[in-house]
Amino acid sequence: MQRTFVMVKPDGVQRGIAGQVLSVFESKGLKLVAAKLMTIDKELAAKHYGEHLGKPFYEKLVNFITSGPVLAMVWEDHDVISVVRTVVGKTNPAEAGPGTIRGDFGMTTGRNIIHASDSPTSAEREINLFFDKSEIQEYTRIDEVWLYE
Ligand code: 3AN
Repeated sequence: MQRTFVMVKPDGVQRGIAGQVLSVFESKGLKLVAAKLMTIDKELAAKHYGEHLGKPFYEKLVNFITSGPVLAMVWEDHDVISVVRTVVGKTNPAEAGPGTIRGDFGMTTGRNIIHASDSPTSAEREINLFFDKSEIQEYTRIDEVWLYE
């Protein structure tokens, strides 16, 4: 079983669509194993976006992600990293397909509503950055037998 880190960014929380975004993953059949509303400080933002350090949009990105509460989550399922990235859609919401979160809810890259890990290495790093092991739940979804053959 695989885990991924997903976060509704400050724009999603401020626009009141955090619940709708969470609901998309729940309805898809993915298992939510951790969630918390929190405000990211500059230190955590720098760690999270370390790979973008030096890029022209880095400072704006850090200012934005620390500008208000985010809904941080861990989702667990088969192939969940790739499934979540498909559901999230392209980085630029203007180009993201209909039916994806960014395609349905957003307009610009700088306000693209959601973050999701892009690989097993990033998922492990990001989950450990945001969550303590004790905050991650283990349980069986009652509908699992109806989601998988
Ligand atoms: P994704 O979030 O789709 O994995 P990344 O990892 O390339 O995309 O970028 C991380 C975040 O950095 C994006 N979600 C977006 O908020 C911001 N970003 C990426 N590229 C740009 C850009 N060209 N201009 C402004 N912000 C950007």
